[in-house]
Formats: sequence, C-alpha cells, structure tokens
Amino acid sequence: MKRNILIHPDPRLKKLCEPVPDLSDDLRVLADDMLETMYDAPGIGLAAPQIGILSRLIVLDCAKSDNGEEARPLVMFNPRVLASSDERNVYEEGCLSIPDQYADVERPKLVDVEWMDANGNAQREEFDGLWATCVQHEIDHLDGKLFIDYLKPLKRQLITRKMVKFKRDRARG
Ligand code: K1U
Ligand code: ZN
Repeated sequence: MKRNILIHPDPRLKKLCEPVPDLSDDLRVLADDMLETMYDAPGIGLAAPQIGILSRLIVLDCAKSDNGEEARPLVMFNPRVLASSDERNVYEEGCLSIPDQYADVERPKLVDVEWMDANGNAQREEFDGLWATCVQHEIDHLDGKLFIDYLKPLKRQLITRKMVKFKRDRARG
C-alpha cells in the first residue's frame, strides 16, 4: 500500500528515530509499503520518518534502470555507518519531503554500512557514488536531519518558506 509522504516543515521530520528491536510481519509490510511509495514517487530512497513512522528503517534503490541496470531494492533496519572515507563527493541532492528543491551537498565518497535485512540477517557493505550519497541522506533522516541543514541559513530559510507556501496552496486545493 502506498503511504503519504510528509512535507517539510513537519516536526516528525526533526525527531531522532528509535531502533527497531525485533522484526515482525508488520515491519516487513511497512518496508514493502515504503518501497512501493519510493518507486511510485519516484525516488531512489525513503526513510520511515518521511511517512510519519519514527523507527530506524530505510529503503533505497539507486540502480540506474535507464542504463539497463537491474533493480536492487535494499531494506535496512537499524543502519549504521561504521566508517567513512576522507575523500569527499559533491552531489546535487533532492528530497521527497522537499519537492522540486535541489542543492549541492558534500559528503564522504565511501561509507561502510551495517544493517539488518528483512530476513533478520546482519549485512555489511561499502557503498560508493550515488549509493553512498543516498544511504547517508536516508540515515540522516533517522537522526532528524535534512539535506537543507547542510546549506547556508539564508538558502535553508528560502527553501523552507517555499515549502510553507507549497503546503498552504496544496491545502487550499
Ligand atoms: O530521502 C528522500 O527524500 C529520497 C531522495 C533520495 C536522494 C536523492 C538524491 C540524493 C540523495 C538522496 C530522492 O529520491 S529525491 C528524487 C530523486 O532523486 C530521483 C527521482 C527519480 C529518479 C532519480 C532520482
Ligand atoms: Zn530525503
């Protein structure tokens, strides 16, 4: 089932999310719903707080389908960055909770991440390129951090004002 994506500003997008203690069928359904919501948006990642669930769960798939790459949906419970490279990368980021706004963000180029998959197995992998950018962006969501928090205050305020107007216009219909 597709879920509604919260739009910034929303207090739920600023909260620290709670670890997932044990897997359950409800959590697997939630992860499937998040993948469906992400693909439908369309997006390359989604974090549980973006649909109002304050648990440490993210999904992502940065495979480039236009390059003939096969889909690679990843479901990560309690993802954690174990190490990141000194080398950094700049990518023009977007966010499904901040529609139509993009800005350059600098982050570590490589990250070593551990997580629990939907079968309850521990996983560990080093990510590079867009995968590394996206997994860091999604883990930030679990810590109540948005990509605009990396921008200068003036630019952040400008984007926030645009989003307040977007939500007001949308509510008016
Ligand atoms: O977390 C989110 O809001 C999802 C976000 C992830 C992300 C994008 C870019 C850099 C870092 C993280 C998005 O998916 S925004 C939409 C987007 O980037 C996209 C949509 C369709 C095709 C390709 C990209
Ligand atoms: Zn986002």
